[in-house]
Amino acid sequence: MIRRFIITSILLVSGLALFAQNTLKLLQTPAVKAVFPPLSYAYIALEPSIDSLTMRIHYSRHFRAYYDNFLKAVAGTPFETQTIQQVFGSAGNLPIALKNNAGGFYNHALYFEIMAPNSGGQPTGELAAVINQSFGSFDGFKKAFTSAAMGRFGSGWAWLIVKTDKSLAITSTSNQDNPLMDNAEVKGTPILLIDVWEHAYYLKYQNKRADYVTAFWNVINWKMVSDLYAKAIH
Ligand code: MN3
Repeated sequence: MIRRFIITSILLVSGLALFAQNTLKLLQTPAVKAVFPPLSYAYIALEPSIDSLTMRIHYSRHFRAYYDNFLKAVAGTPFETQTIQQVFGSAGNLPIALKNNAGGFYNHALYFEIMAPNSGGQPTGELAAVINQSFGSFDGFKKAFTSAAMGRFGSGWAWLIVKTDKSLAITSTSNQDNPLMDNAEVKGTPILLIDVWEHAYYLKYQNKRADYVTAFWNVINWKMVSDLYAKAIH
């Protein structure tokens, strides 16, 4: 029993670590070779914070549609052999359908991997220290991130990013824009994000975005956020 638990834990931990590497690899993948990432947990696994019907529709329809439409939009353009990171670096010059679907694909890949069952709580180690240093305390960070998520009018995302000077910043973007885009208001490497489009919460929370944002803290995979932070600063 204990042995099985240990083996399962090792598989789970190594699986998550591998998945983080896969998402980082995604940015270095030529656009035409992008694959649709598997979900590393069941649709039901984030209940009650995120309900399984929302997960199913969000992952298998919304996310899938961004992926399919990204491949269609990039095909035959000079961007198809560029990496996804390079595509974002030209965001200001992209056809609108390509920009929107490239963003929609990457943003959702990161969103679904930044969440995990049996997670939440607070970060530890280096990330915890830098969050305290940057925002006064974990609660100070929570307030600022929540405020970015609540303050984004209409559809979009709130982000925790590492800027080029290695400092942390909170920002938000509209629609499927992201901080990797060359025309982003605040640019940096994303390490945490929340989808505040209504499709991310409406089935369970209706118009109450605040309740969804509060519940999101229960499903943040801080180990993953820490890994992304470590890779962003080194
Ligand atoms: Mn979404």
